[in-house]
Amino acid sequence: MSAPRLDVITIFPDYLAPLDLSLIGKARESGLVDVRVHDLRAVATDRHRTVDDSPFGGGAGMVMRPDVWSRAIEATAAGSDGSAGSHGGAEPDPREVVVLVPTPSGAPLTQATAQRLADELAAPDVRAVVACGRYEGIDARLVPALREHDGVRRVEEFSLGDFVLNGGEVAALALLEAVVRLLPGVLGNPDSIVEESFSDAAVLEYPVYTRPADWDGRAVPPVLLSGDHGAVARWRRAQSLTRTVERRPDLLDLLAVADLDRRDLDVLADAGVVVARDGALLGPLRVREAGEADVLALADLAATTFPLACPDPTTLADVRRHVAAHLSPAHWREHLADPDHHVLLLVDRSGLAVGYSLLLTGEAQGSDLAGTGIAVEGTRYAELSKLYLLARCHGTGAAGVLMAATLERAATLADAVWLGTNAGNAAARRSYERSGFAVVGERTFRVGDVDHLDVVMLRSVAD
Ligand code: JB8
Repeated sequence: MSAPRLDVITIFPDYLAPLDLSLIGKARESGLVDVRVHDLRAVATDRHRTVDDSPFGGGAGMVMRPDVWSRAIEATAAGSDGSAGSHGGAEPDPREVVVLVPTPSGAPLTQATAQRLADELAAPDVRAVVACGRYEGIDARLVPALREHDGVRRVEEFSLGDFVLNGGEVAALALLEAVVRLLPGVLGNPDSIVEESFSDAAVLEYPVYTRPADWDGRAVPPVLLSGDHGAVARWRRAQSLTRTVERRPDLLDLLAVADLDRRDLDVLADAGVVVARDGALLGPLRVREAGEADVLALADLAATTFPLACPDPTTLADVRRHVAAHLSPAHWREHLADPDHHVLLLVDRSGLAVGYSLLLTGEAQGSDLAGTGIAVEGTRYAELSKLYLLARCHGTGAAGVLMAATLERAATLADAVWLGTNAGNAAARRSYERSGFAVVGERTFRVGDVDHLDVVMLRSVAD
């Protein structure tokens, strides 16, 4: 049976010399893969072996001719070009061809692409041809023509990322390195494939360490020297997850909540990532101070979230009256201008505000705490006037992220924080209790024309 085969066509065959080295070189020598490099100029017909011409429509640089490229790919697919590979030979190869074209406008190369190619090439009926362009690229008619060509199974244009190379050779090397190591028998220890980033769960690798255990005063994390294999595995998993949140939050969209256990979710929550009610991972959630530019976002958020906190019999008219009277953009402008009003925003990964809190200090806070008779002379109090989140964040732990940051902020302003919350809203009350608040009294709170009963809750923020 013939080995998985990859042909590379280029005007710089020497650029692919690294294919003789290391893992790929060994795999070629032992016949696990058949990699051959061809000079595009071998099929050029004129005296100067021309492969390019000036662009129609004008502009800088040169464009590679589609007729030359088509001949080169046909010759390579037919095995009739006679160029030397690791095992030489110009015998016809009946396999269908997948043509791979590196180009900055291609789809980003991923581990999934590499794995799919490796799986395909491990089967006996397909081989790959990589077409390395140079200059301004290859005439745009080549790819569609190849797609209609007999024996061509597929044409894939790919890119290594959002940067520009001088030609496709380095991208071809990268693709080959990514694919060949996944071919059967090439890696001695397949475990190391399974454990890697991007293989299944979309998380980054944990950091690795070796001797010396203390290097210039930099110690290896002690858990790795503990001999406790369970603890090591848990630490590594936590490192993978936190690194992913911090460095590649975009990968969180590929993480399936079903693959996460309770401990994973706790680690993610500490990093500001929570599970939304639709199962998507939300975050990393970050808290920042609101500014002038956030006035409309705040008014929007406040108007959207206020009704969610209203007790059942509240009418739409009452809500509207309250929003107009207290939560308009003008009100938010005033909050932001007042040094005793402190507005924090909870923002998601894309910077969108999903929650806010409002702390009132000094004279700005209401007198309801005083009304309970609990207030102690000489203690500085702050009122947590609002802490609201969009409905899709409710019950996710997102409020805890905002609460923690709000209490941290409050600790710089006061000794204790109090709040009033609707007496009938048991969920809100439980949530405040989890955040360290205790009920200390009652008050009435007016929405529109209706008075509601609130409980007053208090917690210390002094250390
Ligand atoms: C001419 O950046 B790249 C890339 C750049 C190229 C060509 C192919 C690939 C051909 N410039 O992936």
